[in-house]
Amino acid sequence: MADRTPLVAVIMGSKSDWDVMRQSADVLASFDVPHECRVLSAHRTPAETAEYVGQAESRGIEVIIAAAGGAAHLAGVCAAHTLLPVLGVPMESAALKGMDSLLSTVQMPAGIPVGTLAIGAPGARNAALLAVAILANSRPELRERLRNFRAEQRAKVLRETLA
Ligand code: RP5
Repeated sequence: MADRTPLVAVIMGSKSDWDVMRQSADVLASFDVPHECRVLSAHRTPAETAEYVGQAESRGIEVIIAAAGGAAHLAGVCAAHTLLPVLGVPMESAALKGMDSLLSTVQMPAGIPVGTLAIGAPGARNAALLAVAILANSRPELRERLRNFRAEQRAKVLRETLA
């Protein structure tokens, strides 16, 4: 895309989430979608999180991907501060293997939605693909790239041979 103003914000509660969440960034980069990645925590940096999310729409951001683990309130807190679509990615946690993160992210009371993806890497990749699909609704060239991605994925599966 010619305009490099970030369209997607990928935020995560800790730098320890980056190993997984870089996969969201990689997918967005593979579709040439301008994005930015930030560490912001619902618990450790509540004021900065609210400020960042509150200003996101006016800066041109159209989708927010929010990842957190444990008592994972980040996506819900983000959704409370913006009208932009928020996609939540539960991080796998040491204590409960991400079940805590999943429930904290997915169980939003009615009124403030978070679109919750799978725990960990599949969720990170799918959040980016869903962000691409949202952006593609009004961007035909992006829709074409998404169509090509699906076709390549399909062809790859059909090429698989079992020894
Ligand atoms: C959450 O707590 C983060 O999203 C991370 O998944 C988890 C652990 O964070 P660290 O203690 O590794 O910084 O806020």
